[in-house]
Amino acid sequence: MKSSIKSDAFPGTVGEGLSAHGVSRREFLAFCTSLTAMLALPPAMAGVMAEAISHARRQSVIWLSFQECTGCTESLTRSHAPTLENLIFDLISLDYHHTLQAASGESAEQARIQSMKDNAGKYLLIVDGSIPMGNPGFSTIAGISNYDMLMETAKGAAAIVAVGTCAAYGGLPGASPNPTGAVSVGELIRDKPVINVPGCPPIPVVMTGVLAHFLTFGSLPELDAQGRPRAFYGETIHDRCYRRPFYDQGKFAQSFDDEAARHGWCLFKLGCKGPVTYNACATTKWNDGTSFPIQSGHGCIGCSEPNFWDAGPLYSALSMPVSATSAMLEGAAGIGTAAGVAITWHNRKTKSAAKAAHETVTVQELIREEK
Ligand code: FSX
Repeated sequence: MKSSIKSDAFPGTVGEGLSAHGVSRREFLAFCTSLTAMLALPPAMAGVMAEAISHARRQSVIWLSFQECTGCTESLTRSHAPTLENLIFDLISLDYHHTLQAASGESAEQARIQSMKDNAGKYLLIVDGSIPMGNPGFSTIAGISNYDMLMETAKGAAAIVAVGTCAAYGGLPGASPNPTGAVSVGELIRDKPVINVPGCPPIPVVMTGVLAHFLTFGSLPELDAQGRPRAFYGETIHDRCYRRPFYDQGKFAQSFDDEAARHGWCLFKLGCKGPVTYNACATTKWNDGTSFPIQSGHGCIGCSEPNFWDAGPLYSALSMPVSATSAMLEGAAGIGTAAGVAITWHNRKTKSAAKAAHETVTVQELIREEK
């Protein structure tokens, strides 16, 4: 991703900008086709999306970063350049971004104020990082507290995208004992649409998808009860995991270097949080579709779920009794097994009810059910 903020580099439409970058109509249509599939839109919408995006003026975007590690921006910049995702991000009018903008000091703040004035009611506000409510001095930019900057900038925004688990749920800064009193964007903004794009960091194409939807329809995509786009967060990692057949057969790696691990068996017993994590990693993958943690031999850590830092050790298996699943498959009997099976089914029922309602089941909830 190019790092300059160049709001006047392509004053025309996105389509003009794309062709100036040498992107053919066919390439762009192919990109829109994959986006419509990911957004769970009918295939015929690809053409509509391509038309709408290429005729759109560049969308003004103000990006604020608060308490975070910069991983979310890093995630965006890690894609291979030049991808179409990069170009689309390059071709929006990114009027303010702490990390990427060339301007600093007065002129940087001026750019934010100017953009808010010029695009009042129309700009998209993207926020990463949580907001410290314990003391306004804990995190400031240009002498302005995170809280004041958020409230001031949110006022004229058409919509707000909370990017990353910190902005969506408090994330790492909000982990116990939450020394700064960190809160999410959604806890503070109640009078505007806020879309959560969690993940620590989130998948770049999910951010692109949200933006493409906004450019095409002038609205945010369909959200679940936690404000996340259903198209990307509608199913668990486990639901779409290519190792799932091993889970169903009760075949588990017991350590990272045993024979089972080498055969690619399920990582559940090594702490994989895929069964309780709603995200698209298993389908969209990372680094241009190359891989995702489970494919690389490490369990999912559940980074897109609320409070995942406090949800227990990363390398301890969920308390959902997989032993019962295997025992069931092997035809084992006994009181312990029967109880385990009951709990397994209970947990499964809880999860499928949550899935139907597009809600999250937390690790703690599953543990509670076992007690
Ligand atoms: Fe948080 Fe993002 Fe994790 Fe880091 O901006 S979601 S700590 S990847 O950087 O906010």
